[in-house]
Amino acid sequence: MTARAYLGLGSNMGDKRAMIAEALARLASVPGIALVARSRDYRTAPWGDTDQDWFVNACAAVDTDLPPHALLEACLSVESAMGRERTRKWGPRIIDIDLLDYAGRTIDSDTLTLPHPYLLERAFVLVPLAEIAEGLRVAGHDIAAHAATMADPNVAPIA
Ligand code: PH2
Ligand code: MG
Ligand code: MG
Repeated sequence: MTARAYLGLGSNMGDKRAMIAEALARLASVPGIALVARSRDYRTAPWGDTDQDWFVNACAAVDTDLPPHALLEACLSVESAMGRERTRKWGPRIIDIDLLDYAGRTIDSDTLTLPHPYLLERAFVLVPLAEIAEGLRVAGHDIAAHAATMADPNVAPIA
């Protein structure tokens, strides 16, 4: 069975836009993952840990035959293959791929919480997500309407 899932991508080290593009290409080549849409790239101010370089963020829609934990594993494998190292929480990273929503499912396991716990608080996720997720509702919120209330000059499309 195929499920629609949404991913959030971010990079604030190296050639940030190239990292996002490479991550999407790698994901699209995984058996059982089809890339349906991607947002524009956004230049975003660091959130949470503000003592770091600006980010490029984007969101993607995928159709997948993988169950949620396997899709998460695929995302983490792409991060590892690209050389992601985990140091400080919310700190600099060459690539971050977060599973935001999986067919509207609610999951609370040790490794995966869905919908993504900070989704509704982060303009750098909501604004690109609204671009590709027509009609999507998450945790009772209409994403487009919620993104509009979160409009943020520190989250701006690139070119
Ligand atoms: N990711 C974080 C912490 N802060 N800030 C921006 N602008 N973009 C991110 O992707 C980001 C962040 C941890 O996941
Ligand atoms: Mg993240
Ligand atoms: Mg992550």
